[in-house]
Amino acid sequence: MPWGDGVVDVEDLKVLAQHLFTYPGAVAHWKLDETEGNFAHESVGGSEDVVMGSPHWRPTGGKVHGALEFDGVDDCVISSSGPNLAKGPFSAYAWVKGAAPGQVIISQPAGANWLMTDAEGKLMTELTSSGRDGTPLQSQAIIIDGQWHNIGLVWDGSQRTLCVDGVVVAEDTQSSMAASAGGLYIGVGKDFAPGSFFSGLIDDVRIYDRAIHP
Ligand SMILES: [Ca+2]
Repeated sequence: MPWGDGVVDVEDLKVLAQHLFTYPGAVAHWKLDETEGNFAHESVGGSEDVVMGSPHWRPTGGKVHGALEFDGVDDCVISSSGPNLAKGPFSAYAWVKGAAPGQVIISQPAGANWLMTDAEGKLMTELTSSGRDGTPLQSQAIIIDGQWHNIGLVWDGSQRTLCVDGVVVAEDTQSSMAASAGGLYIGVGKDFAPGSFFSGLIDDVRIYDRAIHP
């Protein structure tokens, strides 16, 4: 066995990561394992969410089974029944491959861009508190290198954290988070801005109503 040998190394981290990335108990989970059609199944609440722009289903091309490939022009998934996260700690995780600077992976209508890339392709979030400490949080982690990356945003009630592949890449203090009451976009920004459409693969989008740290 590559792990449990008394030496803490990358093999142990892989086992830990596999456990983390399959953590149960999401309040919303888009597996994106469909093979065709214009709906993406949300497997916790059971809704069928509208897929816009005819992105390509990639049943064998995902990180966890299939994934959805977005064209960066007009492809996105619109969920009107997203979880209400306005009140407490939460986490949002997804696998992504591809992308370009300024593109959005998860956002909320009438809310903020939760997970996106900055002008250099580094992971950032625009989800902030509504108070004086409400500024975007930027990392130095470039995620547009064409490899699969597990990206996450966590708010535990006081700390806002960005993570990439199980590693914290940015963190600060936010006394509150201005998540809106419901609805979620996958693959486009909150305002449908042309440059915010995601280009590449997105897989296994998970939302939790608690803080799950890497
Ligand atoms: Ca999948």
